[in-house]
Amino acid sequence: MVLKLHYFAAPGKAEVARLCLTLGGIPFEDVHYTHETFPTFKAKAPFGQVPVLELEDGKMLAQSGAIDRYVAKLAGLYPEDPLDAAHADQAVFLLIDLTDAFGPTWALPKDEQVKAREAIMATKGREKLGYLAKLVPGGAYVAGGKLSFADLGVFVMLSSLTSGQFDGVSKTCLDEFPDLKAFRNKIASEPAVKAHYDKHTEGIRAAFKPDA
Ligand SMILES: N[C@@H](CCC(=O)N[C@@H](CS)C(=O)NCC(=O)O)C(=O)O
Repeated sequence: MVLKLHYFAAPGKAEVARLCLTLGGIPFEDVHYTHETFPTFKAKAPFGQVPVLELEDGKMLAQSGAIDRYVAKLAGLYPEDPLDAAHADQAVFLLIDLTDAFGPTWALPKDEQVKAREAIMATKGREKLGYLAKLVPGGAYVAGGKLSFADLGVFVMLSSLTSGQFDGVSKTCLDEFPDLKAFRNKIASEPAVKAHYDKHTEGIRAAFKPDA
């Protein structure tokens, strides 16, 4: 049995694992749930949530942070040097801070959601993007001078933010951060990443391409 990655169709908390598995040439089944089909799987998921990685023996691994690091190691995308690994993790934890800032907005009605997100992007979001920009000067890789799972995480975050799919977050939100724009474009242009998204002409993943 091959690895099975259980999640919704959206990039969300599964896209880094999908990219690691794809770039590493590791066969896996990408299992998607809908609002209607998820409850049945929820009852089986270790912590009642997805993503879940179902291993070859049927055992299940939960928590995106654990799954991402496991598949990154399988794919050779987790830095071997301990300090490089810490730098990669540092960037990923900064992304979680940014994601957490938006957490309370998901439950708001649309008009309040837009206002709340615009306010976040003008304050805490902008601040975190500024810190992120310092980690990739000139578009440099996050850790160890080569591609790692942290670069994929930053790429997914930046592409999602500029996709125009999140009400209240402007597609131009990176315009004041040339290092982030250069970085996003560089990762989108990595041949294996580009090939992965070439087939997407609509939906959020259409924004995961170079110069999208
Ligand atoms: N800390 C967990 C959070 C997982 C999580 O929030 N999953 C959401 C989807 S993004 C979920 O399963 N929601 C449905 C539910 O909780 O019933 C992780 O990073 O994997």
